[in-house]
Amino acid sequence: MSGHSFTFTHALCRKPANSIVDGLRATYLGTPDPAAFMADHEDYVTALRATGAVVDVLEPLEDFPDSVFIEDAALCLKGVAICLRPGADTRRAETAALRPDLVRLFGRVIDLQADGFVDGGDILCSDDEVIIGLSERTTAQGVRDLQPIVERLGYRLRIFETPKGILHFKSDSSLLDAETILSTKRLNASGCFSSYKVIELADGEEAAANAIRFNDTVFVDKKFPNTADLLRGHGYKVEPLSVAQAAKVDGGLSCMSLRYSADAGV
Ligand code: CIR
Repeated sequence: MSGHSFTFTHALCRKPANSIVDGLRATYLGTPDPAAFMADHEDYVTALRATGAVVDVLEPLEDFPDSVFIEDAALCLKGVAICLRPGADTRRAETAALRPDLVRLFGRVIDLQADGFVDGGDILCSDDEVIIGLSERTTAQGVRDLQPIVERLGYRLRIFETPKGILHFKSDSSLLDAETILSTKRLNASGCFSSYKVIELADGEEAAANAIRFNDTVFVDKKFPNTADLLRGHGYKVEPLSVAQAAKVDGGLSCMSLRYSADAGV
């Protein structure tokens, strides 16, 4: 089993802004409490660091309520940062705000051009392929623009239609190791993971799908102990984390970091 899709030397996060109370959400589930969100975020950063990674934490951006969900603005692959074009109007300029930090950290940055849109939450990367879900945020034009960039980096790109009502492809799936995906039944039913071993979530646990494998640990939403047990039963080291505040604005664990390795040439 290779592993550059889940072993990382670094992560980049951004503290939640007080304006998170105005974050986008499909359904009203209560307003996030900025102080509680900050506490969850600190725990998240501490947990990533405990795996041995260096985690840089950027200052909050009050002008961008959703900017704590840094994953949607960029894609980091093989030592290259790709500036994406988030599909929501209020999030579009998050990329420009993030770009100087990506230049500082990566040296080399590629900008997604043209009129399409891609949110990082719609991109699932294994060791050799990039799977992208078309969604309300990610358009076919965006994927066409991204395709040559990821192919030049040595990845195969596959496109799927994310079922309606799911915000992002990775709201319903995550990579557990180079051959294994955690998925909801509804997303797995589309056949998008037929070349992988799939661990399906139990009914009622769909929101636990947005987990992250980061080095030796799989981080899962602590609201779902059954999923933690399921993964432990498959031999994974699991650590539950609170995403109670992020969940009120449709956020999860993967959205709050860009994960990458400094040893670019993997
Ligand atoms: C949004 O709707 O854009 C944010 N409130 C949540 C983004 C979550 N991002 C992700 O799943 N990658």
